Amino acid sequence: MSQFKLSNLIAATYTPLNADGRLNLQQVGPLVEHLLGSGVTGLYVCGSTGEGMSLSCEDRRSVTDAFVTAAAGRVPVIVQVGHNSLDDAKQLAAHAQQVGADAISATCPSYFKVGTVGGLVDSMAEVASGAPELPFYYYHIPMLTGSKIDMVPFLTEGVARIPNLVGLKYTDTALHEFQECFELQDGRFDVVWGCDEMLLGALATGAQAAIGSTYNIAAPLYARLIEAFEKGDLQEARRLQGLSIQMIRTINLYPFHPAMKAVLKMKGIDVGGCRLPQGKLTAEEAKSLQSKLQSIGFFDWS
Ligand code: MN9
Repeated sequence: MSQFKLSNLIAATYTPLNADGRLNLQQVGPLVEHLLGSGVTGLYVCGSTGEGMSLSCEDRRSVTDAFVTAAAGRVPVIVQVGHNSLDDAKQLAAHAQQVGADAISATCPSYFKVGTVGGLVDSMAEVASGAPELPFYYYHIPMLTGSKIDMVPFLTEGVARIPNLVGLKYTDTALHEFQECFELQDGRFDVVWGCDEMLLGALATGAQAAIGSTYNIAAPLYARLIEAFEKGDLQEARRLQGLSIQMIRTINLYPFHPAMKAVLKMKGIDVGGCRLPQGKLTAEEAKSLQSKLQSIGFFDWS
């Protein structure tokens, strides 16, 4: 279990929806083929990007089944099972294990904030025990959960209590904390970077894998960035990261995930809009987003 490591670019997958907001599982296959064809090396299902928190548990199970089936063992599938109800989270974890997912991950509860390292370890021990055979990644995303627990003591205390704890999905911008987690106990933890617009900084700090939403629409750009970094061509790596920053800034002029889903449609994969409260872009918004992306050359370099 402690040997389990993710590598390269893992897409935080979008959940395909119909116009009425129901699941459109027919589109999972085409989405997965698009992702694997663009060089993605893993799928992170039902996270922030996949609107896990906006889906019922039944929907989350159906989405998990569909992605595990579509991936067919070609790349690892990590299922995000976090929930305000730890009992539901634990049951989602058990389901992921039962249907053959490769790993689980969970945010902490966020309505009642987790205030201490001990409270976080207790909560995650509960969730991870639902899938004892699968590697577990805590999903650290303080901007959304509101829980700013220090990840260094969480890992050292957590590993003693959570036998399947292998690492983190680290979605924060504190590179120094990321590095510390990464280097802890001779690098035993798999700490995966989650902030696409800072991938270069994370690579410089030692990152081996990243999970993110924009790998759905621009994996080849990031693959070139990684290649340039590995060759020591920092100027080129910076130029490519600059394009990603420009792309994200443009998409952020609109509600982010609905806009990302609109971009996937522009690339030929119709995954619908988002559920409320995020909603969807109007046809006019989608058109203006497309022309802004055209003007920065996105469709040529992504
Ligand atoms: O965790 C994503 N974060 C959120 C992953 O969705 C909040 C990231 O991939 C961001 O979407 C990305 C763009 O800001 O870095």
